[in-house]
Amino acid sequence: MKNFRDELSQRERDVVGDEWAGGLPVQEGRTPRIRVGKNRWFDVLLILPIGFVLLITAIAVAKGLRGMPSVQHFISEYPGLSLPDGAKEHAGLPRWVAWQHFFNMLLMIPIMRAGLSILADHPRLYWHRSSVPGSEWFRMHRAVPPETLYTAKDDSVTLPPGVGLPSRRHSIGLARWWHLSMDSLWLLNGIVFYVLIFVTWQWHRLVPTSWDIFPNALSVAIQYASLNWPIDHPWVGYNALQLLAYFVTVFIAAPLAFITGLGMSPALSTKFKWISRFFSIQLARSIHFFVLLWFVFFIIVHVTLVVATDALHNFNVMYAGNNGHGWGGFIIFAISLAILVFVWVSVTPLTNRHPRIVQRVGFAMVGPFQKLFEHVDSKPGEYTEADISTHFWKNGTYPKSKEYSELYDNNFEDYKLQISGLVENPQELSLADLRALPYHDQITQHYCIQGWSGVAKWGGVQMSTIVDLVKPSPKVKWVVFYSFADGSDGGLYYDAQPIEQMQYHLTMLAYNMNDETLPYGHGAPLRLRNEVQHGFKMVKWIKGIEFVENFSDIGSGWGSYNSDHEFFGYRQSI
Ligand SMILES: Nc1nc2c(c(=O)[nH]1)N[C@H]1C(S)=C(S)[C@@H](COP(=O)(O)O)O[C@H]1N2
Ligand SMILES: [Mo]
Repeated sequence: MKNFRDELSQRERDVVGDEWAGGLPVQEGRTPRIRVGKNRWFDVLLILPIGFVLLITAIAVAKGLRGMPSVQHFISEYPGLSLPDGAKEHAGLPRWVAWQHFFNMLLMIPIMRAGLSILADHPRLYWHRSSVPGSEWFRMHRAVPPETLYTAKDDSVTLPPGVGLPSRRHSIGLARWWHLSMDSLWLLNGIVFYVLIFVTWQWHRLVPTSWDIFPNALSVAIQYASLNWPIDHPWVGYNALQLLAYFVTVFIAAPLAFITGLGMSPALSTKFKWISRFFSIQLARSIHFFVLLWFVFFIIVHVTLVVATDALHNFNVMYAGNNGHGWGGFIIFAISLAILVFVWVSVTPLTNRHPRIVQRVGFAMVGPFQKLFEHVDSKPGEYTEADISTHFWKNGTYPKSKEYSELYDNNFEDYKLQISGLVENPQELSLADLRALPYHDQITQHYCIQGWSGVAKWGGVQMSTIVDLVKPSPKVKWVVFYSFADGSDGGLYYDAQPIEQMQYHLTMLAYNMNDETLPYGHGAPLRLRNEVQHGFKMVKWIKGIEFVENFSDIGSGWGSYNSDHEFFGYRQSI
């Protein structure tokens, strides 16, 4: 029996530098574009001049409207403020609002930047789960080239410096730690906020309680657009438009961010099949992006208006807890801004210099949730033949070894799958041996961590059949899959999977794809399917399987090639 561990790279990568991901060169994408019709692309940057023209027009129209007696009458009837009972007695913002507002700002920065890095790893958005090239409604890249072996990694783009977190191309492993760990703090902050506003009187400031909110909001819109600011008493209550904007942000956008985030999880999607049938990962990902757009739009307008309307007073109300016009609130604001700027400029260098720390802390914060969602032994039946994607992206680093090409040239006649480790009956199985085992097939959806997805039919042998055959010792906790192919930095691609998932109905070794022999690009002759995990864990071009007690002395000890080299987690159910 061969010892595949010797073929792994033991090199610890400890920084993110030019060698990153096998020296992946910078690849500029394009300015964001939206598809109109079949194949015409609207450059989103055009929104700037168009928006400017619209703004000028809106100002002119609003100024014209305000000259009209009926509009003047409307504005005096609905001046813009719709104060709930008790507003005067409960005037002022408590200190906890100031703190939560600060934490919210602080967390939003790494969340949004890391989110953009994740988007840049598959710079296209679709409505349909099949992610067919050309069907995307949004992209920040050129059209997908027709080369058959073009991979999703080839397709990733570099963001302008300072935008992404981290800013390297294809640094999704680290970006996800930032995104998910800051998300959990942000959710915590949000839950505390929900609880506090509803146990105090504060929710009245954010939840409309009277229908006159709508005419008042219209009135405020006309007043803002005519550059004649509406009456403003932030100490007592927000104007109607402001209140609606806050309501949407707190009670619609924020929960939607959470729900659509979970909607991208392979484990949850295979569990909650009927939801995922219409609420597919790509719909979730697109809506998640709209939530980002809303937040960006909100932040720009919010900050502009805070500064453009009685700035010192506004700062006092928010930060200093007083209704005055002194400099106190501004000073606190300036300090908090300095902290934000410091965080902005230091997170990327910190991540590039200490990626292992980011991985460890991220895993400590998010790992328990990811583990929780792994315990879903899904049953088949989610998709039918009609759902099979017409295009299925390829990904990863192709096998280049002589060993592999000789087997390939001989149609895998001499292929032997070596199954070893802590088992009673080690095996060497040819493809004929594998085909003689009970056949299993399933139509399932693939979730690449980069963001694309697709449905395919996989045929082969369930891992539970293999487990029955080799009889692992009770000590076994992990099952390691070794590939013929190296990873992008050299050394075999491998991945460790929890033993309990090998008993799941949908965990299998596939030698067929869509009723044909598994093609080279998708992992010939044999690849893994484990439907509660992201795609990177499904090793292609498998040459060996080892049952082990732990993986700490395999490779650099982080549980998978991508965890060793690109700081992924070894559990990735979300
Ligand atoms: N040996 C090996 N297996 C691999 C990879 C790789 O780079 N090397 N990439 C993984 C990733 S990131 C994904 S998304 C899936 C893609 O499978 P597909 O090419 O069949 O779509 O394979 C996984 N298996
Ligand atoms: Mo992937």
